Amino acid sequence: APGRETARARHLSTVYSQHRCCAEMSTNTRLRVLVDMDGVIADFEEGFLRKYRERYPNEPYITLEDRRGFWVSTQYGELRSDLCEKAISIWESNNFFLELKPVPGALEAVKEMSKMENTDVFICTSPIKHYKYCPYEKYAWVEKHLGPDFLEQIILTRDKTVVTGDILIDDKPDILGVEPTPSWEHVLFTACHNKHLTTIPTQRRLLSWADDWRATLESKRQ
Ligand code: DGP
Ligand code: MG
Repeated sequence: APGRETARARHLSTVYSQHRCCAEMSTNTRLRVLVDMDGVIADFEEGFLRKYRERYPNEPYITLEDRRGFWVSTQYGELRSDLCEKAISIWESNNFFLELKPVPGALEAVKEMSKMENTDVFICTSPIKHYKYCPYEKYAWVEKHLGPDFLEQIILTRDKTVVTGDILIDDKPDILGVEPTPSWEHVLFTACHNKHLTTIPTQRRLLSWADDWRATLESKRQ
């Protein structure tokens, strides 16, 4: 009966307004942005090269200009097989992740987008499997640079395909996992290791945080 329908609609609207998650499900008006950490807001490549050269001043190294391929250890291993392990020893060290410098413009961009209306920003990052320092230091980095409230927004996962969102801003060219059709659109964030790649025509890029990230977000709103 129409009367009952109206009453039910009113009831649901009350319930939804009390529970933001349900309100979002019912209206789908909020944009969920997933922002990767290493290579997008924390400068992994700069930090790696700086500390590698400090610890191994007499070993060959790869300039950021010459970096190719996502995996740093693979390219160092190709340079000389023992350098693979030496590279790994850098990011497995105490304070490596904590002392990464912010990527230029990243903190300003992330703070601004998290204040936008109808926008939820999450930091979606894959910790390395050597877990002694990395997970702790990722939380500490976010607290230090984005503030304690931002700790609520951290998603640590080795599989980003199972996380739902509208957009994932990430420097890794291929983001694979158990979910064959992730909900997000992957926007490739340009980094030294991926800048020479010719991406498939449908893949969009953000060239840096000076690029028009606001327009990219707006394009995802219905
Ligand atoms: P993400 O930015 O969330 O995709 O995380 C990737 C992590 O992997 C980041 O901490 C950088 C790190 N990484 C880069 N090169 C290598 C590598 O050769 N081996 C391993 N184990 N991790 C790497
Ligand atoms: Mg990354």
